[in-house]
Amino acid sequence: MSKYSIFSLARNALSYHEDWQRAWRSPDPKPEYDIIVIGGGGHGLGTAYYLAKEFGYKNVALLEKGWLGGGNTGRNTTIVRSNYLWDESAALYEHALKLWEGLSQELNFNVMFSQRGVMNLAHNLHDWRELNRRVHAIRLNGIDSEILTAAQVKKEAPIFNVSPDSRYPIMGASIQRRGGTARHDAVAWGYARAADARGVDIIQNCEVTGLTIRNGKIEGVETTRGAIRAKRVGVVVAGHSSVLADMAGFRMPVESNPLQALVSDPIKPVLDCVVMSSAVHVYVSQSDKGELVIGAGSDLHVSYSQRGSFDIVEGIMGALCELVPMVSRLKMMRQWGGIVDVTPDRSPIIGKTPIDGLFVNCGWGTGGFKATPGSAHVFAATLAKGEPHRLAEPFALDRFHSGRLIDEAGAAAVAH
Ligand code: FAD
Ligand code: PYC
Repeated sequence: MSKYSIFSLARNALSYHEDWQRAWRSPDPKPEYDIIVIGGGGHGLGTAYYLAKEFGYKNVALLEKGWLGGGNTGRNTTIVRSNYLWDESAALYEHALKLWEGLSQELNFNVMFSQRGVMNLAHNLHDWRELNRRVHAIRLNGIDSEILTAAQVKKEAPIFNVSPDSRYPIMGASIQRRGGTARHDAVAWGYARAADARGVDIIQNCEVTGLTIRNGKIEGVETTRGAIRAKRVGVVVAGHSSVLADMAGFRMPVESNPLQALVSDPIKPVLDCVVMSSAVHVYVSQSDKGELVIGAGSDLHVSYSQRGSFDIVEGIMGALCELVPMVSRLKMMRQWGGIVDVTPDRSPIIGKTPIDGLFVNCGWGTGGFKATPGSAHVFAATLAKGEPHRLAEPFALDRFHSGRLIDEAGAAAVAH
């Protein structure tokens, strides 16, 4: 630690956390911006950052109805990987993974990206064949992916019960060793700080309540802090995407479902990779604090509720105790939910809308955290040029008319 940081740490400790320099400003909205980004999750903040950094935009606003990262960004279980089936998805998620690998340096902010490996379990012959097919497809795209036997799974993750007599026998697994986890809040804060430093106005507690559209063109937004003009607007609001589409007068093929997660009390290190089972609908990793971070499949009903529910705890913990018997001795400390935006083919929507100048980035469902830097990067390019970035092109909204779907339901690895 440098002399400067020791002094600044001591000064901040003695100031009772008062007088700390703000990590980003809190400006009032201006009457007009070149581009407005709606939504202060990782994808929106990243978009604003790349607009300023890569495309030289100096007059950009980011509007967030609550606080930065208060949506799915701050509620997710932080799994990062790029092991998707179809070429279009592999290219997009791998673009993101490559950006993750340099993100802490890029933002000069530690996003705690940890490439501890992500394992997907196979429990029966069908799972096993499907997993092998995926690994071949993933490797053909030049992305790392390996097959593990049950014995190798036991070596990598000793807390798992790999006995053939167990309720969910483990035949083997795939592993992406470059996959892992990152610190979700840090991603939001890192992008916010870096975007602010490049002049982006980040405006919290500013809900967009209407869109001003004339002759099929966007002219600005109505907000709880007044009207703001802009000829280009990017909507990055995840579970609220259909609400914003409603304001613009078109339908978004997105369903909003709660997705829940929970954490145990902190314990000593017992698991140093991420393990997922899509057949059993459970996944687990261990945070740097020592908590086991556990998630389930999404709730089957449509809702805007961000709460946990008992049925999910019961189902998920019952399943996890079969896979990892030592979990039965842990206490669960917190449980919560987020609202995930699920499309019919489980792939995102990035690009133009029927309204000229209005662009959308949504539909990441249960799996958008891993895409944050890549999604933000291609969406910034799309907003800056007014035309879809090469990697975003296949993910256009009109694929639901043309039928060129990108079916990634299996790669979600979380039932939804
Ligand atoms: P958000 O972070 O939700 O940001 C959207 C923002 O828009 C919100 O802050 C919201 O307040 C704001 N907003 C909405 N309406 C308005 C309005 N009218 N005006 C202004 N602002 C508005 N993905 C993974 O890759 N790996 C995982 O392990 C993983 N686990 C998950 C676990 C859970 C429990 C959940 C809920 C999700 C998980 N996801 C995971 C999915 C991932 O969290 C999301 O896909 C991703 O974070 C979406 O980021 P975002 O920036 O698009 O959306
Ligand atoms: O997409 O890897 C994922 C994921 C894990 C948990 C929720 N989503």
